[in-house]
Amino acid sequence: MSFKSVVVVSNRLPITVEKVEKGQWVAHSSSGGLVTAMGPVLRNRRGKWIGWLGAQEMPDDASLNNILSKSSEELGYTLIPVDITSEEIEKYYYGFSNEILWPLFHDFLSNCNFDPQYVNVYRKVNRKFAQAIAEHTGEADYIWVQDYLLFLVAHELKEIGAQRQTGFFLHTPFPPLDIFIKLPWRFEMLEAILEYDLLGFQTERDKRNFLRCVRHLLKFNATGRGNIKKIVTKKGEVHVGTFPISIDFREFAKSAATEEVMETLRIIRRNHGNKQLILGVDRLDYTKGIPNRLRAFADVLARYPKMRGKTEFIQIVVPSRVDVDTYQALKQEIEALVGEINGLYAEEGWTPVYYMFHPVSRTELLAYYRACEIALITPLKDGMNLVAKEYCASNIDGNGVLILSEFAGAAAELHNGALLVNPYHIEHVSQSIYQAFSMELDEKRERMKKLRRSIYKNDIFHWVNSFVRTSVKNSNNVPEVDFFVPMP
Ligand code: ADQ
Repeated sequence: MSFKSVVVVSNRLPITVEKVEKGQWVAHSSSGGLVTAMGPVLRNRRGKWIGWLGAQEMPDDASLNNILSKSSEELGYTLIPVDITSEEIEKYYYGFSNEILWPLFHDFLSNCNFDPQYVNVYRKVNRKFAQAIAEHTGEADYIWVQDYLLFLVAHELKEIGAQRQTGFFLHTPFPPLDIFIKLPWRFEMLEAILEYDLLGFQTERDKRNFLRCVRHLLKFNATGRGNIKKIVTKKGEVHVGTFPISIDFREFAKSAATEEVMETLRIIRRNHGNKQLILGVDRLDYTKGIPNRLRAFADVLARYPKMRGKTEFIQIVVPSRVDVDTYQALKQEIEALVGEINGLYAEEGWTPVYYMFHPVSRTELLAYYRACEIALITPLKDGMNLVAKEYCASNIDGNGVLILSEFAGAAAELHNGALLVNPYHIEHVSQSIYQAFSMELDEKRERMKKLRRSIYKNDIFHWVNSFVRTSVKNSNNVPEVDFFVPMP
């Protein structure tokens, strides 16, 4: 027996659809690391991607077929939509996933809304995903499920009698026992997670947290040396490993050197004169620590007056979940802080904080990565944080400084070259900004070299290959032909 093809299952498909004028539908393709990395694997094995189309309303059948066949042809693999109603999105996506699991897994217990109505819809939608898998795949296919929105899929597959080889990767952190134990459905959730064949976590810490919860709550011990551990449950066995996600390093480095990026870089440089630029790039989310970061920047200006007029902080925020009250409140807090800092310190010809609340194009993003001498990436908790890796990969001049939260998963790999900070310790963050501002060029180069080397070696292709190889090794399946991603 062999894996016939790989099937990626995630909440969202790599395209979204939008209704435009006169009832017409258009598709937008998503970019991002996962889509880039999975492309070659899926194309190579006539793979499939199963997920939600991201629209509250489904297109009519003719438009849907048209969009799907066109996009599938362009991407080189088949897209299979899961139909989720707007009520389900409310309770499964905004509710259970983002008002319970997201805050809980990021240690924000006080942001959790354990509304008992949510869990049934979460189960129901996970069942819908399982049904789509059962319908569109066979026993010889490998099913790779992504993230906390779909914890129950392997369990639901078994419930409906569909035998599949399954892997699961968690993009968020996994919380410590003391926090996980607060989840009202903790036993059900943990037992369901153990029904996958392979579980992947971002860091050793997440894996350790998970194994501790399993040991404490379900009394199963993990065995094995090295990265991959094995747990034998009453239903079978599951392997558990650490697979830190990454980026397409070469693509970032190459794109950062294009004339288009250079042109935008020159404009940014012209507009900001010879100030040292500090950059923050985040989705709007309370886990990203944007207010703390602004407070640290205010502190640095108060503490080190010689930095005034010589540095500017560019904060780019991508709107996300803006209809949710917590996110609205966060947006207002950020805007108030930006206003306060600028009100207090701005002078003719110098605005300390540049704040953008909209996505920027890839060219602009790369130009900002190159233009800014310092990246200030201070999430309060983050599964990995790809921005930190993208900044370094794009820093082809090798003279940038990365200030990174010790609570980002990326810190486990990047601690040698980055200035690590505790984002709750405002003074320490402020001192680190000053340290980066005054750092000698030799030290900057030395640090950036280490960072770039580490990301180059462990890029997104390495991530996909090691996950899929581990799945193959621990299954009875031997692939007919190699379906791993060719290393560039
Ligand atoms: P996110 O929480 O979304 O991902 P992150 O890893 O930083 O966080 O990725 C954000 C992505 O959005 C980056 O690729 C970045 O380039 C892009 N982006 C950010 N700001 C942008 C802007 N203004 N304009 C355009 N693009 C922008 C989740 C987890 C993370 C984990 C990833 C991957 O929360 O911890 O690293 O998944 O596993």
